[in-house]
Amino acid sequence: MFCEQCEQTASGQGCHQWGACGKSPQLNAIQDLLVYCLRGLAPVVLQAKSLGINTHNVDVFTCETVFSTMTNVNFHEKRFVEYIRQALAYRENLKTQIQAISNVPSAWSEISNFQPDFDGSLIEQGEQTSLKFITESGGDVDIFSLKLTTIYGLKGLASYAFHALELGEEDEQVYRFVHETLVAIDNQNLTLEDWVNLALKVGEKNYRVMELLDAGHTKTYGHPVPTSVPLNARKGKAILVSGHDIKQLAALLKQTENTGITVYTHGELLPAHGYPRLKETYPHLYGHYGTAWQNQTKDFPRFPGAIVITTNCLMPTHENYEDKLFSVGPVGYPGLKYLPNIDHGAPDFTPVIEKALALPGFLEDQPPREVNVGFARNTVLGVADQVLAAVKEGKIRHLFLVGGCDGAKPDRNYYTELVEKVPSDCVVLTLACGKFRFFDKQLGEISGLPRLMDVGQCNDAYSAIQIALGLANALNMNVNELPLSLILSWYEQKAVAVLLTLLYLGIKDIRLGPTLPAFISPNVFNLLSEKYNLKAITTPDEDLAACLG
Ligand code: FSO
Ligand code: SF4
Repeated sequence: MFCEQCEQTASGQGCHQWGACGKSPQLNAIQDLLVYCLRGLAPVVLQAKSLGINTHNVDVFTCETVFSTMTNVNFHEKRFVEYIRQALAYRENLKTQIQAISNVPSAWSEISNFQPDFDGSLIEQGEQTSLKFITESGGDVDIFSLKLTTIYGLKGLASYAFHALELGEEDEQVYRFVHETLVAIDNQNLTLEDWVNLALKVGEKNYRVMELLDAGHTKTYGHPVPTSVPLNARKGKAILVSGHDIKQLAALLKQTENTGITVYTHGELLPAHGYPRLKETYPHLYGHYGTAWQNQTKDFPRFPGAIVITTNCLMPTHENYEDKLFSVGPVGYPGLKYLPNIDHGAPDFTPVIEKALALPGFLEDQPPREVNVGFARNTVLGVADQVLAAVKEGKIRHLFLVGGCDGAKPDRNYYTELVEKVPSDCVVLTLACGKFRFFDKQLGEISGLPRLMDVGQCNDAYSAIQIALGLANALNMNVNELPLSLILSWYEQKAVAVLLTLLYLGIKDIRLGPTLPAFISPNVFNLLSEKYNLKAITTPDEDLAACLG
């Protein structure tokens, strides 16, 4: 196998024997086979679109299935075999429709005629497509690097597009771009410059997708407002919801009304508490339990109720909690109970409710403890005058955006230490699961503003970007001239998509860690550092001194 799409890739060079995430070589091969089939489907979809054939269900399917190949989303080979069958069925159906209205018979390329042998080993066939993909780059390390950057960024974009769609927000141009990019992977004539441009185009389109997602969240649930979230449990039956999917959380809240069950968020769902309409409608959405995704193996066994995982990152499950764990959407694991959508894009959560009622729940109230969320763009830009006055008066010397993913590696302590060492006249904005390294620290206030502000999930990167652009606009300066430093942590492909968006927007001096992506070749990294001054993190002291210098 070969996979180097995430930060924990083996030895920082690629997983060859077994995925450090728990992905087997067999699963990797089947996932590669699915991507190959989607690449063959894409030209047919584009041709269908040009003839005015409705491809919406295929567009949605493509986003969902690309999402499912991301790190720590779906470990279930069977689901991927179903996806492959479905991709081929869509492809052949579209071909028939095209044939019916087009006078000229279409000559499809090899990839669009590819037919796996379902009686043979799909794993071997997947391995062949993986090998083909590697050799297609003709040994050019930099083009290969940019191809991987493009595909990995596209995976992140597809996952955000899937979330936006769930909330009723979509853009045909985005779907078209997804298919065009899958087609471009096959193009042997693109130069290094073309590939750089395509990778940045992924960033550009991802910006649009994140705007849609922001619109979906804020139109449906209102703009997040500062909200204090209990970190202590209260007595009673309980359900824990993890992942990013606020729509699925809302569906579960609706189905658990009047059951007496208390609902807690886990991981990236913490910011859900900031959405006023969600809190007002469902008072049994109570608190937050546990920390980041990689701590599921500690948090889940201890939780005395049922658990639902809505998106990545799913840790390979463990027998001491898998009986009470359920997955929905694109998430899966062999043996894990999966709840398919049945009605208005939501599953029937009855098995989760029954499990929660059968489990003991919390036997007593825990001592109070809380964190604050809800510092998204509307809140922060709503006090922009206050922020800017504090900056002008020198009360706020600098802003740090410390955001991104968490993970198991000990070198992620860098982010905790950095936040602890940020001088008291500086503000820290944060988003995504990396914040769990410091989210409950009491950093106090400056001029009535909290020194630690949680913008939201990684899905809310759009909001963080709007804050930066809004402040720059108010100060009449370029965003790169703001007293703001971006110190990012990455783990999987959503973070790749966000990084490409930041580069597309021309944002410079980003510090990235805990290690640089293995798929970025030295030449490609030099190119990015020359153009954008992108750099690797060093030590908290050194980086703080450089940012404040
Ligand atoms: Fe974290 Fe996982 Fe949100 Fe990622 S839970 S690591 S960038 O999936 O998506 O931040
Ligand atoms: Fe390795 Fe990451 Fe790929 Fe898993 S997703 S196989 S850990 S590179």
